[in-house]
Amino acid sequence: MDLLGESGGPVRIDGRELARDELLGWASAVAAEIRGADAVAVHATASLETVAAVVGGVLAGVPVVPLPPDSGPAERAHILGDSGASLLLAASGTRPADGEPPLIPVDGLPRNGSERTGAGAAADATAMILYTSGTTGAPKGVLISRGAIAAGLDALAEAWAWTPGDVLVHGLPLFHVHGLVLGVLGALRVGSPLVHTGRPRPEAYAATAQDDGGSLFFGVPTVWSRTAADPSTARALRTARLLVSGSAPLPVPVFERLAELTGHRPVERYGMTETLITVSARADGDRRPGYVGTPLPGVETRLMGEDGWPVPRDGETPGELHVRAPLLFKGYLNRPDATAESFAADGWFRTGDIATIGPDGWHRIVGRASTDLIKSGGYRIGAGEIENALLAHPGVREAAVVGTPHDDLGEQVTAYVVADGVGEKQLIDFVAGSLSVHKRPRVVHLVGSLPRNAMGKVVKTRLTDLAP
Ligand code: MCA
Ligand code: AMP
Repeated sequence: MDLLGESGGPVRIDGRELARDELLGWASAVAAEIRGADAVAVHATASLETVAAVVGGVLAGVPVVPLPPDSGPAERAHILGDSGASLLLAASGTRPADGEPPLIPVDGLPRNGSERTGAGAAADATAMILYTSGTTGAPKGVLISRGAIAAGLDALAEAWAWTPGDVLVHGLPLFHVHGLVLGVLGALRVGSPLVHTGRPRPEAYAATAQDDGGSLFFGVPTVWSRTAADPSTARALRTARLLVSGSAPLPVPVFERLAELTGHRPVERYGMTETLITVSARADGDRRPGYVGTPLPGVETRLMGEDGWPVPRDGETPGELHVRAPLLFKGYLNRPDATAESFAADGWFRTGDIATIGPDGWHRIVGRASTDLIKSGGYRIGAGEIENALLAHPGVREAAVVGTPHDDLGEQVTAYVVADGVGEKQLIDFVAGSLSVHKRPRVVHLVGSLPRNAMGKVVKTRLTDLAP
């Protein structure tokens, strides 16, 4: 099935631009190099090379595994080993470490391949394996099919009235659903030009609105709160058509300030790596601060109580949000146990998010079922992975990690550690050395003991009593 639309505008990343045809010619040369591979990893910097490599995978029908470029050695080894990627696509200067797959230098490939659509692959073929954190252990590989991506993007195009006449602008990382699936494949499927600003800096968004006719802007709440704090930058977005926020809750005061300064009530939408985007406000409808909207076309939602019974749609009673849709993932790679656990017996996907649904269908996300998933600046971080990284230090005896409120990032990673002969800063640097830098704790509290219940399990809700 074809994932890319038939025509479209140029793609610009961090100041370098390619016409769509040049990009497809380059991606087609990538496709010729990788055809037949079980999976390929892409060193996913914010660059045209990453876009050419990912689109090459789409054209060849080969699953793409984006590697966060700041991954630490433990994380990178896990992703490469678990995914079974047999080639590494990256710029020519990159040196694969011992045991890593051989490099295909993307920048050295010609730009004149002739494959343009990749229509040969089946709808249920895996397009991407995206690694994402769970509550415990190492990140899991989420298998996302071509059909799910196509359905997810078409539903968003309909809800947001996204057309080739838009200029999409964002600067998000190219290894998650938000920046890569919506922000790159979305533009290529819809046919709108894409301006990626390298990093999601509010001033860069503002410049694009003024100079390039940027109309549709994607950001995580941290980006929007930084924009709302800078009135002249925010005012430059008045010429936009739609400002979209997602990946974490948009605080109500940020929504309101943004509306006041930009003249746009932002569209908030909700999703997960496993489900793509399932609920959103619409371009032609209401947008309500604190609410994430109504289900996208083709998506069904329900709320379940802890007792296993459905919760009423009264806008007040919270329950776990379950979803059913053609855009769900195929499962976690090599983890049938975790896949089975994430679905209810009757086949609905259990998001782990706690929500309310009003009689009018409007959804509000009010929390998460587990304290072990942290959202920092839009990144999903599993407490268990950070605890394991801390426990690998010889001086650490016990460790417990939670998210605590942070003005800029929404939540920050905070660790409570029982340790001998090691300081806070050393522990932060130690984690940063093995995992992505953004996963390191921002705060470490060295404590005498951790609060435990009668079963000996750490009571995370009591950790902040030790130190906030
Ligand atoms: C950067 N740092 C962080 C974070 N980002 N620390 C904790 N949490 C973070 N999110 C660290 C850097 O490693 C660096 O450390 C220091 O903070 C300053 O980095 P800098 O690069 O200046 O930060 P920034 O560029 O201002 O980054 C903030 C950011 C970024 C722009 C909000 O975090 C970001 O791009 N977030 C987007 C995440 C995202 O796309 N999530 C989508 C997944 P040091 O000083 O030590 O070097 S969710 C998804 O895909 C679903 C389906 C959905 O719903 O969208
Ligand atoms: P990820 O797989 O990184 O996309 O993380 C998915 C999680 O992000 C969801 O389970 C939610 O907890 C959170 N999330 C995404 N969008 C929103 C939103 N608009 N409001 C609140 N939480 C969100």
